[in-house]
Amino acid sequence: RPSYGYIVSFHDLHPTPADFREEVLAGLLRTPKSLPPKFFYDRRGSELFDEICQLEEYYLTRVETGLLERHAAEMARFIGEEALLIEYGSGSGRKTRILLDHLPSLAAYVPVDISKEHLLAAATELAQAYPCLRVTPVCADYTREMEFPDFEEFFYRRRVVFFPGSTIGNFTPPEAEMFLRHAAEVARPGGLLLIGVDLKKDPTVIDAAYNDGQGVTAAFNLNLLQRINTELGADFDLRLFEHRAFYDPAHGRVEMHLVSRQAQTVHIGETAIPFAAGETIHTEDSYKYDLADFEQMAARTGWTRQMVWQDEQGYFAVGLFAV
Ligand code: AVJ
Repeated sequence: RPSYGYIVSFHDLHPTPADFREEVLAGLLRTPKSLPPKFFYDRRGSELFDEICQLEEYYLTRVETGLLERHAAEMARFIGEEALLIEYGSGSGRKTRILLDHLPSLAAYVPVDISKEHLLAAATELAQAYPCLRVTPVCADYTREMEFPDFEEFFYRRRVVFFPGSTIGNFTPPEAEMFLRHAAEVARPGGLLLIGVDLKKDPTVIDAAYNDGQGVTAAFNLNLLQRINTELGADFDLRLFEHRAFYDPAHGRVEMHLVSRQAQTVHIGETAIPFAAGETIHTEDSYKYDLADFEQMAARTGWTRQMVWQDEQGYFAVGLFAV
């Protein structure tokens, strides 16, 4: 096999900064105010998210990592030889390594992420750690309709979409269905989906995961305002907003908000944005699934269940589906 040790090719689909300004303004001028969670992940936000993943309260990463470690050999047998591994929202790539350690003959690894800096840094590190692996990152916003590069040289390879972390939880159920349909198109007949899904459980366990004692999640949430200040020249005073996160069992989701501590007006360039005391910016939904419901949704979108791995407590599931 050839030796690389660097990024072999890079596809930039330009999730442009213009989108950031437009989407932020649109979100803050709407009632109720909201911002999409994909904007959390600038350099600092990605660091804070990595810290969240190491928190005692944030069981998601710990449990999923345990499942991957325990079952990676079996997952690798399903994936087979010479496949194309496509990871959405690849982030730091820590979970990827567990899989890669069991997939020595992979044709290529394709991390897809919105944050170019973070994507290229993580892809470079990975390429150095796995010199025989072709690493071909794609910078794209997969929450929007996107034309996935066709990778013609890998036309006959099995395509495996890897979507860990319960990132699917950031989509509303209809958006999640759209994503699963998109993934089925990308994977093509014969392809696979390996997906991490956080499950419904005791609300106090979920609440604690989004309200950690060290305030890392609060800092992660508030960093979005810092990012808007830095990149869009806004004047948010971070001391005048506070983190709020709660599990809503009726909708089966965690809602995360930034609450205005008082009546105030914030400026983004020329635009004035008024806040009432106690008014919130809704920054994230994190849906929790019932496993049977998730499997039904996967079935509706073209996916056949191959295998589901779960921890003893039933906190988290990693599912393997085929198109
Ligand atoms: C990366 C979307 C799975 O919803 O649990 C962590 C992001 N937000 N703490 C999640 C997050 C607050 C995370 N996902």
